[in-house]
Amino acid sequence: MIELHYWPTPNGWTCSIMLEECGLPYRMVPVNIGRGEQFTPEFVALINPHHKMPAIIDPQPLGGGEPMQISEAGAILVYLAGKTGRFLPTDSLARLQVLQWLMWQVGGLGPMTGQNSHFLQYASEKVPYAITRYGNELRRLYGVLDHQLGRTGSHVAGPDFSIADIAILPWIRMHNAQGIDLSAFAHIGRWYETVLARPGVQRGLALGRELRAPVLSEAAREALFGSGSGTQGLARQRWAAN
Ligand SMILES: N[C@@H](CCC(=O)N[C@@H](CS)C(=O)NCC(=O)O)C(=O)O
Repeated sequence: MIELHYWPTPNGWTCSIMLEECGLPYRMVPVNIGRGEQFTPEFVALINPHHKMPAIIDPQPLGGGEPMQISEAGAILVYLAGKTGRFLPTDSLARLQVLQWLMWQVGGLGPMTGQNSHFLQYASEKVPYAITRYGNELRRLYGVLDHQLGRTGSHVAGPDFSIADIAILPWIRMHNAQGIDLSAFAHIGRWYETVLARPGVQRGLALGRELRAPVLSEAAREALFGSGSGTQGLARQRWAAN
């Protein structure tokens, strides 16, 4: 059975939604990133040397062979799509459309939402320049997505639900916390309601809901963003020493 190393955040949800949508049996292994569990030597050696979740271990990988470890949410989606034949077309042009929008999320929407969120909600000092820069960039990306959804009139990369929708949805779900009013993006609003209504999406978003703390504790802030004496600082020092 596939092991999903997971914490309920947007990157984690992309993988839980995919596993649920595909109906693949899996076992969730919590990685409490607020306690620094992504920095333990076991995690780094066996799960992901990049100190991040999500990651999966597939004991019966595509093509056979040894159990396979895969990290990076986008790569996990492509892998599971290949394994199941779901949500990634085989026709080369349609496939390219899906991969293009998947990469748009991985390289744009995800990181920009992360930065906007950091400077709006978590940074210990308010930096107006950063808040303006990432807020503007995020609103620009919402505009790009809105335009695309107006073009297709259905899903992000064309008529069918795909891994591009799965990758993008968890980030759009954070719109309120990002200070974004979805009523200004009518096509996104329409798409969001449609994809959110899918039972597999709902099950994926519900995975580990009880684990998510409503407010980030000081210890979690240090584990995630600390640069000095916290877990992340120590992990960085270990890297630098190697
Ligand atoms: N590029 C990675 C990013 C994963 C990522 O940033 N995960 C975050 C949670 S959403 C994490 O593990 N953070 C812990 C940390 O930064 O220490 C992916 O797409 O999977």
